[in-house]
Amino acid sequence: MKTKVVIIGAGPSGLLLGQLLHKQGIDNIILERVSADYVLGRIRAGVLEEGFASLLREAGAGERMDIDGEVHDGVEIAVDGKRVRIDLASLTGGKKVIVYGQTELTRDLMDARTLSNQITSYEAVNVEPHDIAGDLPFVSYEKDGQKFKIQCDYIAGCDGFHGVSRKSIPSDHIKEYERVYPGGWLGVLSATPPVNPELVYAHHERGFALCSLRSQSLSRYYIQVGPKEKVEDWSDDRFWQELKRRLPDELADKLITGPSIEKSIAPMRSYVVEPMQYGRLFLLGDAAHIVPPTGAKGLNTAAGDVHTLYSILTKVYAEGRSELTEKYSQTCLRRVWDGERFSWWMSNLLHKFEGKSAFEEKMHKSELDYYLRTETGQKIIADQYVGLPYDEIK
Ligand code: RFL
Ligand code: PHB
Repeated sequence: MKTKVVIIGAGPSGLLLGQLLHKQGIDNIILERVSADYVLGRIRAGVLEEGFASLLREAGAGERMDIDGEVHDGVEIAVDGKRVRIDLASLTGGKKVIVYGQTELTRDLMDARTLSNQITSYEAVNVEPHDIAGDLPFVSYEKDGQKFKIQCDYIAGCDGFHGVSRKSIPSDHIKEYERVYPGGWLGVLSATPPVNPELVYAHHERGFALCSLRSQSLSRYYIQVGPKEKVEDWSDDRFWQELKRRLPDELADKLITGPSIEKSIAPMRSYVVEPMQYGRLFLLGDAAHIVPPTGAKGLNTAAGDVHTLYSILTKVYAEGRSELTEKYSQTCLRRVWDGERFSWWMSNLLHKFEGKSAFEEKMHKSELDYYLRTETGQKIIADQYVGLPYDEIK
């Protein structure tokens, strides 16, 4: 088999890139380790920047998001029971975010892919990139016990944090930057109306909590849990009790609870690999960087990488400007580090981490107070929450 671009991984990064390239007439094949249903079963992101929404429309997969997605022009931060609304739209000159689940947008991209007639191979195992440093790379894999090989011009590694792409770059060519936070987020999805029309990020002595939503009848809630916590030890009842204790009274009183549809613990990690390319292999999304979920930046940062590679490959094939591929990593990394910094800062600001001195506790309180009380502080949060613009490739 032969194609222009082999994309490893059918998460949102891989599917979005595949559709955008297809729209430009650039053939591609996607190889995914698990089944489509398994990919759709992962409950993850919920908040999209406007840049992501535009890319999804450009990919021809934005129709349902524009009907079912909720446009939010504000978000709340609650500190020890006191609520502050960050008016995203007025603080950023009209920018907003869209609340639309990763599961739904992945489904939309899968449907668009089916219509495009481009090949997607699910349950493709032992996927392996070869000869990435040379001019004739190829990818091998197995499916249903048969071995396959695809020759290509470029390989896009969209296979998440545990994928094979990053591991296929010689270790002396990359540098990794990492911070692992103690504990994680215990998340519950429930078919109940959301407690508040807008998201509420809550800082509390007992730990962080987040009230999010997927629609007016589907809620997504999270609480910060310690490193030793196991999901089996959290009955629905225990989860709801703990969430209520961390929310302002008026929200706790009106919280409607119900059985969990999904319950899982997500780790909190900051991670970046530099550079994000080696020869003809490019890394995108979680394959190259991870953020703790506090700033809602993971998927949105992935979309920045997709925008960059798509812009470059469009010019490579339409104008023969293959030298542009050299710019991929440096272009992505500026925006990646912006997302890393905001996610790390929001995580430190809103979580309860043990081990602070009395002085550090005071500094933390004062920082919270400054950012929430002053318009300048709120503006800094709003500006980053709605997302920075993508860099243009010239
Ligand atoms: P994914 O989604 O991990 O997809 C990678 C795909 O690659 C496949 N794969 C392989 N395929 C072939 N061969 C191999 N060897 C392979 N190894 C792996 C995998 O099966 C998978 O299908 O990465 P991608 O596409 O880069 O997308 C990244 C996003 O999923 C991630 O950044 C976000 O979900 C992060 N995130 C959020 N991001 C936001 O922008 N806004 C949010 O509100 C937000 N909330 C969240 C989040 C992540 C969370 N968790 C669970 C970590 C909330 C949570 C709780
Ligand atoms: C979600 O709805 O899953 C969600 C929203 C905002 C975040 C993280 C996750 O910061």
